[in-house]
Amino acid sequence: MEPRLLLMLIAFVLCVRPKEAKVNSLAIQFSSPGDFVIGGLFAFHSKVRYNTQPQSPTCHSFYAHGYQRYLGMRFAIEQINNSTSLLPGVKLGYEIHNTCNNVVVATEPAVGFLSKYPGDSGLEVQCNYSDYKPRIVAVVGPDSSELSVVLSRLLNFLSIPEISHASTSDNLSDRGLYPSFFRTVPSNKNQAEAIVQLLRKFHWNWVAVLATDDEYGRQALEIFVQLALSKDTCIAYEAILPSALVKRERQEQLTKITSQLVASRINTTVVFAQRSKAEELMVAVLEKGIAGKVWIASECWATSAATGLIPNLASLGTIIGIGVKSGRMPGFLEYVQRILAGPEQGGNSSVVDQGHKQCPECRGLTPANLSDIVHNTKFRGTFNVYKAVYAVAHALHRLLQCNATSQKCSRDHEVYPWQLLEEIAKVNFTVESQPVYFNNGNPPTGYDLVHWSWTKTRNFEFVSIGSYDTLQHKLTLDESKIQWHTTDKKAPVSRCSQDCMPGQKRHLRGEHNCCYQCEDCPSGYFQDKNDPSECIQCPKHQWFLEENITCQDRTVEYLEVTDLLPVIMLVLTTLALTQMAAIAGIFAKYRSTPGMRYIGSLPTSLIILSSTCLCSSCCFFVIKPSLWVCQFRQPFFFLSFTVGLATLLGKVTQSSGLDRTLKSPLLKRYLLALSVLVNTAVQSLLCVFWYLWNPPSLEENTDIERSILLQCQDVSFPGFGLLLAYDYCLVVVVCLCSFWGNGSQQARDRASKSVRFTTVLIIIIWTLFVPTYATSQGKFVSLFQVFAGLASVFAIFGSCYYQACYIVLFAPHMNTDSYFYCLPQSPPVEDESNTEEIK
Ligand SMILES: *[C@@H]1O[C@H](CO)[C@@H](O)[C@H](O)[C@H]1NC(C)=O
Ligand SMILES: *[C@@H]1O[C@H](CO)[C@@H](O)[C@H](O)[C@H]1NC(C)=O
Ligand SMILES: *[C@@H]1O[C@H](CO)[C@@H](O)[C@H](O)[C@H]1NC(C)=O
Ligand SMILES: *[C@@H]1O[C@H](CO)[C@@H](O)[C@H](O)[C@H]1NC(C)=O
Ligand SMILES: *[C@@H]1O[C@H](CO)[C@@H](O)[C@H](O)[C@H]1NC(C)=O
Ligand SMILES: *[C@@H]1O[C@H](CO)[C@@H](O)[C@H](O)[C@H]1NC(C)=O
Ligand SMILES: *[C@@H]1O[C@H](CO)[C@@H](O)[C@H](O)[C@H]1NC(C)=O
Ligand SMILES: *[C@@H]1O[C@H](CO)[C@@H](O)[C@H](O)[C@H]1NC(C)=O
Ligand SMILES: *[C@@H]1O[C@H](CO)[C@@H](O)[C@H](O)[C@H]1NC(C)=O
Ligand SMILES: CC(=O)N[C@H]1CO[C@H](CO)[C@@H](O)[C@@H]1O
Repeated sequence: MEPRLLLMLIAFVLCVRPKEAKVNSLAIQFSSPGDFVIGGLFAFHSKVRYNTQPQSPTCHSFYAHGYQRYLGMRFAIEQINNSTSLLPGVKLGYEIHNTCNNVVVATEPAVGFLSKYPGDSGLEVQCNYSDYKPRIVAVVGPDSSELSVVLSRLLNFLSIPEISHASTSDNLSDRGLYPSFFRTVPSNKNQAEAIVQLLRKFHWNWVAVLATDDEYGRQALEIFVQLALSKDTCIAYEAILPSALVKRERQEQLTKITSQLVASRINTTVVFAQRSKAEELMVAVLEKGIAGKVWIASECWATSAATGLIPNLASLGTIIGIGVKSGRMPGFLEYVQRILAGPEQGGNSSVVDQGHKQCPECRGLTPANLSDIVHNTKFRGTFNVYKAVYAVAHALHRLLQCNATSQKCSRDHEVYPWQLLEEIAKVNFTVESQPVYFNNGNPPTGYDLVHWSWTKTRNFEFVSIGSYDTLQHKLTLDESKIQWHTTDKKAPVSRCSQDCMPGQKRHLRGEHNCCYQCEDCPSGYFQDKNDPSECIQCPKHQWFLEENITCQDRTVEYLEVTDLLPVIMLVLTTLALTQMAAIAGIFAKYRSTPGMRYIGSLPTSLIILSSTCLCSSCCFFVIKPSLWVCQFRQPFFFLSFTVGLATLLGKVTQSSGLDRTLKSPLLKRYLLALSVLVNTAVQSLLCVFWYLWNPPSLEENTDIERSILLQCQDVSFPGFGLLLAYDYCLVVVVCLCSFWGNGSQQARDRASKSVRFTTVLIIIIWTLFVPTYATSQGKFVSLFQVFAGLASVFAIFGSCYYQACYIVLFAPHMNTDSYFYCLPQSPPVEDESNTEEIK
């Protein structure tokens, strides 16, 4: 569909135009014949005046840069023609038109490019254009993006390659929309990146942006603002420079903008503007008396000599331009001087005669009129034209299979634009040490950072202070070359707020994230640079120390043997163990005396064994906790305790006479062993249940500052609770049993009394323990359990053994059967037999 529509448009443009209009055509034609003709579109005028009648607008306002670029193209073509290595024996021609920087004016020559012969403006209607050969092979230009967008679609109809030297719009990077478009100038996106990096280099994040009211300015502004915001640079002021046609109106609006700039106290301003607009702006700024600021000049006016020549501009501050990287063009100045002095300028050359008729200003020019040539050692726009012509030449060279050594080109086949298009996409060469190739139509060209330097001897000059590499996205800058036009000769500050100290976060004021107050991070939090407005919690194992930017490892703490409470605990444990050893010794020695027989060897062995285990388990509460320790110590503790209590239970059933109710003699005889086995088994089952349900684990408690507290997380319901409750019930049962005896027998009474006393003590101890343990916190809490366990051990020994041992050792006269059993004739059989069994 689209090609057909386009054809209709072309036919319309060509046919509707009346014959006289062609004669009066505003487009200047500088042309030279050749084997291959390259089209050129340059703006010799910068403005148009629209007519009321339907005809092409009239151009006015001579634009010297366009003329200079035209000269650049001629220079390149002549060099190539003279060259023996590039396109030997092939003569290039050119056909150059004036675009007046206007789409309507530029469409006319562009459509003409599609026709086969000069002067013939028709395009044959064909079904298949692959072997159609228009009169030009490629087009260099136009400069404005607006024109490129329109013309490149038109030229794409015949796949005529178009290489622009100044169209920077990012839209043109779209290969799908503009497949035949190439450029030798980097796109606006690269420029925005370079400027943002420059701003960041000097920590300027509070800046103003001004842009001209055209496609270039608006797009550059949009891309720059987007990028700047994403890089934490705030646009404090943003304005579009006036485009009103009347000068007075423009100046009024400019005054308004400059007043706002003064009021905003912003020290850095980025200006995306065409040369003429930039010049106007600078004049207005000078009038306002703004000084000591930094101005960043976009690629358009980065090296505008006309602006630099404004008197007194130096007082304005520092100007840094982002100029497209360029190379020297040796011989160009001489070439221009020769051309300007030559016969063509007199208007006698038939070739250019018509051109001068259309452009009266082009006649009688001097090098001084082309100020950029005088003041620049590098020609940026012109060099881009130069590169574009060379790109076409290199592509042709490859297409024609030229051989530099044999000085021949095989010219046996026709050259169609679409073939050249394919070759241009593949060229890769260097001109004046600048690489030329196209990556999706875009060049690898970077930028020069240019400092506007006013010296006493010369009026001013552009000093290169660094560069930006678009491929690496890297800015290099030599700050020492910059002379800051500020009071302290240092780079000015342009920030809303100063940087926060490490460990502080930003508390934003207002909508800009460059304006903030600094706040300290709370303890346990730190600030990394990724998100300055948030404090980040340190990892679990770390802690934030003030004035340190990063979190530090926490110290590991746990209950240590050297603390006071563990020391007391260890002393008590030692005491308990010593007393048990003593009792075991006494028992071994006086085993056969009534006193010892009375307490029995099996219960004593079991009690001593269980107490020893209990005391040993206490040691696991004061060593460095590990998962293994945590899982081991609780069952060990509770099982030991259960064995002791079960022994008491067995003992008390015997001494209180409860066993008499049992029928089976076997059961009676092994009652004690049975009690121990059954209770231990039940407690073990509970343990297994606990471990299956929710086993104790190692806890790294970070609730406290600066350290990690290692503790066992073993107070888990129902596991711990069940074990504790079972032992508690066991004590209560023992206590109840001890009340059973009928009291008639003194011996039983005595034994029951001591057990009763023991159990009551144990009940009190553990009753106190539960609420204390449940409500306390800290690393010493686990010791409560140990103390309760030790107290229980002391209670058992104190009430059951001390008296007997005392009698055995110090009151042997009382160590008789009559004292212990009250009835000398009937010592309990069971105890005896138990004792025998142990042996
Ligand atoms: C091309 O060659 C001619 C004759 O040798 C010379 O006068 C002219 O300056 C050359 N042109 C360029 C651009 O080198
Ligand atoms: C157009 O013509 C060329 C050569 O004449 C041929 O190779 C190509 O297939 C044709 N294309 C179409 C769509 O007819
Ligand atoms: C570029 O693209 C944007 C959005 O897609 C559009 O608004 C703008 O007009 C385009 N510019 C040109 C020159 O086509
Ligand atoms: C231009 O040509 C005219 C006559 O055709 C002649 O008088 C004049 O001297 C020529 N000027 C130059 C600079 O050659
Ligand atoms: C060129 O410069 C001369 C004198 O310097 C001046 O008279 C003339 O108007 C200028 N031409 C253009 C087109 O600016
Ligand atoms: C160029 O021509 C020379 C001499 O005729 C020949 O030796 C050489 O191979 C050719 N080079 C190419 C790339 O064709
Ligand atoms: C261009 O050529 C140079 C060396 O001749 C090579 O290093 C570079 O990769 C080439 N670039 C492209 C895009 O092909
Ligand atoms: C601009 O510079 C002046 C003088 O150096 C300074 O007082 C002011 O704070 C700066 N403004 C900004 C926004 O940084
Ligand atoms: C920061 O932490 C390091 C390592 O822990 C320590 O040596 C240094 O003294 C700390 N600095 C301050 C200011 O606290
Ligand atoms: C446009 C141009 O300069 N053409 C020249 C190319 O070179 C040949 C021979 O060197 C000249 O005859 C052309 O005038």
